Amino acid sequence: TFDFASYHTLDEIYSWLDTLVANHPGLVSKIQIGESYEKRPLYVLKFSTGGSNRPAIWLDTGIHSREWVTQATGVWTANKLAEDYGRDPSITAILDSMDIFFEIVTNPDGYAFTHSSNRLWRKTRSINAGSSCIGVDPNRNWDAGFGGSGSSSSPCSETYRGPYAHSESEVKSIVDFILGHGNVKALISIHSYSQMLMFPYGYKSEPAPDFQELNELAEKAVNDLAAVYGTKYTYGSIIDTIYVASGTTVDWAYENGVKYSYTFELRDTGRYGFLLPSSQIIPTATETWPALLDIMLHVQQHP
Ligand code: 0X9
Ligand code: ZN
Repeated sequence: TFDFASYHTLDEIYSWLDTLVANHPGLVSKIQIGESYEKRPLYVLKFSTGGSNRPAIWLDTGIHSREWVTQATGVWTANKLAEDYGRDPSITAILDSMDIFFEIVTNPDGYAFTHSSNRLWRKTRSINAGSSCIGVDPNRNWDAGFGGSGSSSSPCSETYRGPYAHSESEVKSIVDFILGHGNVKALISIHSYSQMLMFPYGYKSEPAPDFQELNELAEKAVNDLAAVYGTKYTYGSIIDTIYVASGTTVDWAYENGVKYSYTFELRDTGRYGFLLPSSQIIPTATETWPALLDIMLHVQQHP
C-alpha cells in the first residue's frame, strides 16, 4: 500500500493515480491534458459527481519540481478528497455542486530530473536555442505581465521566463484546458517554501479589484491552518508578501476570469527549505487541508 509519509518517484505517483481512480470509480477519473517537453503525459485527476461542465476548482502542485512537499501534499489531498466525499459535509457539498481538477505533478520532466540528477531542479527541461542552459521557469511563463520585472531574459537564470508567453507545453496545456473548460471559478497553485498564502497581483502593486474579499478569505484560511499545529503563515498580494514576480500562474488565472486565484508556499521558512524531511509531509498536508476547504467552500457559497 502507498505510503503517504514518504516521497515518491514520478512512476510511483503516476501508478498511484490509477489506484485512486480504481478505488473511487464513481468519483475520480484521470484525464490527460497534454504532454511535457520530454513527451511525458500531463495527467489531471477529475473529481466529479455528475452534471455537465459544472463550475470547477483547479488545483496544481509541483510546477516547480524541487518543491517535493507539494507533490506529496497533492497526493495526500487528492486521497482526502476521495475518502471524505459522502462523509465530511463540507467536501460533500462542494463536490455535489462543483468539479475539482487536480494536477499533482505539473512539471513531470523536472520531477524525474530531481530524482535522477539534480534534487534542486526547479524549471522545465526544454532546450533553449543559443544557450547550453536548460529550462524555463514555469511560474514566469504565463501571459500576465509577461517579460516584466521579477523575471529574467537569461536562459541560465532560475527565473528565465522563456522566449514567449506559454512557450512551455506544461503551461500551455493548462491554459488550453482552463480556457476550453470556461467555467473554472478558483485556481489554487501550491508551491514551497515560505509559509505564505498569496493572491494577485505579483507583477504590479495596484490592488486587485477583489482585494478585500481575497484578503479576508486568506486571513480566515491562515488562521484555520495555524489552529492545527500553530504553523504561522503570512498572507497578502504576491508583490507585497514575497516579491515582484511577473508571468505567474495566479495572475494569469485572475486576468482570465478566475476570481479566486490563490497560491500557497507551504512549509517551512528555511530551516530545511526544499529538502523538507518526509516526517513533515503528513503534518504539512493536514494543516493545509482546512485552509483549502475554507477557500473551496467560499467559492461554492459565492457562485
Ligand atoms: O518565485 C516563485 O515562483 C515563487 N516562490 S518559489 O520559491 N515557490 O519559487 C513565488 C512567486 C509567486 N508566488 C507563487 N506563485 N507561489
Ligand atoms: Zn515554487
